[in-house]
Amino acid sequence: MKAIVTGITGQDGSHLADLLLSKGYEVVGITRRTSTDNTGRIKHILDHDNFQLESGDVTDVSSIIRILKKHSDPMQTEFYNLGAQSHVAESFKQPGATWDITGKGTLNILQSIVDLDMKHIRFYQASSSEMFGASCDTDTNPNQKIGKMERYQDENTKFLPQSPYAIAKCAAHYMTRLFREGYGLHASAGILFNHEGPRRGDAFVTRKITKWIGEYHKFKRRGVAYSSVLHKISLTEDPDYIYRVEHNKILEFPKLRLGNLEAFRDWGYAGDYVEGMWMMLQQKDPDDYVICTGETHTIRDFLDVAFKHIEIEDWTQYVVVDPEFYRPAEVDYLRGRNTKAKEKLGWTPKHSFKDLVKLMVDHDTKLTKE
Ligand code: NDP
Ligand code: GDR
Repeated sequence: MKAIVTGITGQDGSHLADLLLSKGYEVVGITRRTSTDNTGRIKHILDHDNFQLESGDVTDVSSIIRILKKHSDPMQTEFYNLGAQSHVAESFKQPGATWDITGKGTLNILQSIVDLDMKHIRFYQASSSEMFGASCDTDTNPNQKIGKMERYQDENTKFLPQSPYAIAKCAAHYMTRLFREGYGLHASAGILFNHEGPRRGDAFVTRKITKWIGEYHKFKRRGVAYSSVLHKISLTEDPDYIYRVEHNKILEFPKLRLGNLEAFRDWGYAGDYVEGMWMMLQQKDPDDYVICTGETHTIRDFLDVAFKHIEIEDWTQYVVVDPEFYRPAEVDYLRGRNTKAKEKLGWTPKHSFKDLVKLMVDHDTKLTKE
């Protein structure tokens, strides 16, 4: 089997490549030309016999056509479109680029597949829970007491996008459905809720927190190395810095600056989620599936578990709420319902929320020890 993957250098692209190579696929990853090396997440597979990189960009149709002509195997090719400007806050600052990459980029690939008469290709679109935005459904179970109604999103929930990113993803999602129904393409969309892990980019809130914890650990250790005498950490005197005061040395460390701590997210582990992507393309018929854990937590909950894991019970004096990280519009509540993926794909998440947080903290505290 052959797989062509956009977004290969990203979090999901690297996990998906690992999965596909382990299944014996030949994997072609599409990378943009960048002035600095962006292959950190795929370093371990660069020399794999079944792995190769091709330079291309989803905004450049000719590069997509060239790659399809060169690499599409007439019988067995899967195309995973993971490439995107994927940072929601950034999409407010670069709405045009986000639209071109995240929205129109998908059309460029789908139209190329049809124009080249390559309808044998099975196509996966990385859709997102961000498309739900301000929308959710509630349980209508009559046995449930009022006030206990649970909110959720699934494949039937309407979209009410709250950012240029989410609007671009909605366009790409509808385009995928149109090419499935209009041209008979085997095109599926995975509506994935937030998924994280040690390969997560450090501008996303979970990794930003765990990387800060890793650095903070290093700061504490460095302080100990200066002096073996007892030391104290001053948390209250400065709103921006943590100080470690020792004999005649003052060491400072910036507090963790975050935006909205009240938003709810359904966080899962990225390694589990790429299995869902692959499963969708193994189905006889293409379709759309929600992939999520079904649990939701606030950023505060994430901070609770992460800081407790390094034995800090009260994180409030380590964190500064900074309006700089607020968004013009926010998605307040995401909690998915994965019944369809469980029943039709046999997919189920393997990591709990607590496992995920601890996995990331452990990784980042060890990383900074090296
Ligand atoms: P990342 O931001 O980690 O990776 C994005 C990838 O897209 C990078 O490889 C990036 O390349 C590539 N890319 C950016 N612009 C272009 C372009 N013009 N042409 C080709 N490739 C490009 O995202 P994730 O791995 O987390 O997510 C993968 C996909 O899944 C994305 O589409 C994202 O929107 C979507 N998604 C992610 C979720 C999550 O929680 N992670 C949830 C739901 C959907 P470069 O290294 O050059 O920047
Ligand atoms: P999200 O992820 O926007 O859900 O999109 P992100 O981690 O960026 O934000 C999650 C929530 O945390 C709040 N928040 C902060 N976010 C960031 N990045 N930085 C901060 O300092 C901060 N403080 C609080 C946010 O306001 C938000 O409520 C991710 C991306 O991977 C998308 O590509 C994907 O489609 C969705 O998940 C599902």
